[in-house]
Amino acid sequence: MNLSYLLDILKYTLAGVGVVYIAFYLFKPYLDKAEKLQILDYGALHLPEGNAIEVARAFKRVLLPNEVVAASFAGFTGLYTDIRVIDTLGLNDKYIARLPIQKPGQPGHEKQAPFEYLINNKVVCLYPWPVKNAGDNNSQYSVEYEPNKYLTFGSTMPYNEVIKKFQDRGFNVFYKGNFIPNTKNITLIENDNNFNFETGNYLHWTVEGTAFGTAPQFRGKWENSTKIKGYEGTFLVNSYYDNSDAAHGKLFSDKFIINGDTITFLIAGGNTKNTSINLVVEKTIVRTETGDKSEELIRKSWNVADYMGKEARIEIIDSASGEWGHIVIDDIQIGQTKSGKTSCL
Ligand SMILES: [Ca+2]
Ligand SMILES: [Ca+2]
Repeated sequence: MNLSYLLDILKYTLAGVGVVYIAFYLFKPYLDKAEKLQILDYGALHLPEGNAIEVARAFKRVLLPNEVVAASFAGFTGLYTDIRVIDTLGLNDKYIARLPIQKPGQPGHEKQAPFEYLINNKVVCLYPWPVKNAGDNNSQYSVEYEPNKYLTFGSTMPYNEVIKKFQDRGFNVFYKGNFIPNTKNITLIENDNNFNFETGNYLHWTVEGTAFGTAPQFRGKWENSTKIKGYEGTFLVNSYYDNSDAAHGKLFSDKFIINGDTITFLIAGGNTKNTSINLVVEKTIVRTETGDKSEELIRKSWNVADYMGKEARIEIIDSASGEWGHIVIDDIQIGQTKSGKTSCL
């Protein structure tokens, strides 16, 4: 080995170091930006401890060990929790990792879990994240895992199953901003006003018009009509009578005394005031709600603490004829929250 050979090695090594050095400085602004974005992202979550430990704490509170979540940040999510975390990008999932590349160009982000795969794996929480406000992250569901702290997520499970799962565990749930009190903290007040329509007729209800038919709907289906999902029991009311939005009609409950601070009900159908359920106190509508252009009933609630002891009645109105000119209602419940904390609506 002669001196010129050693000098060549030194020259090329220095050149190599120089290239790396220059490359680093060329890309440094981008690296800094990426780092800042990450920090900002955490900041936007409104949690100083918006990190893996908080994720784990939220999971431990609301989930059971055999339940499954799916997230793209699967590494640190799985690190602090015992529950199964499916990496939706497939980096630690054998099935997704072996799928063909869907979106070339960004290594580690070129594959995405098929929704069917997540359904088959019974994913309860999709992209869960702890936040300080129930409406953050634009997620469908928010479960209050600690006072004023919420785990927000989407889900592959049917709406009713998700709501019931967390309600029955004693958690308050929000669905698209609608407050749904937990069932452990609410005492249902018995009434015999046929608010669940399980008599199979309109006992305790006054019927006007033709939209609601001559009796509550049996198992969510008029002949040939779209099948309604999410009702309780066997009967519900649906103003899509005779497979048509054309008809108008009203249902008025018998009068009752508001003896709880919360009224909840299942609702589906059109989203205008012409397809609504109303609470009427002293001839004035004091609470109203509509459907969300869906045939799947979801539970919504009213805080009626201001009207405790007053005489009231429920009215269900269909004065619409066009598209989504119908309303679907079931299982109206009057209850009392033990803590006194009720709907934020
Ligand atoms: Ca029913
Ligand atoms: Ca109608």
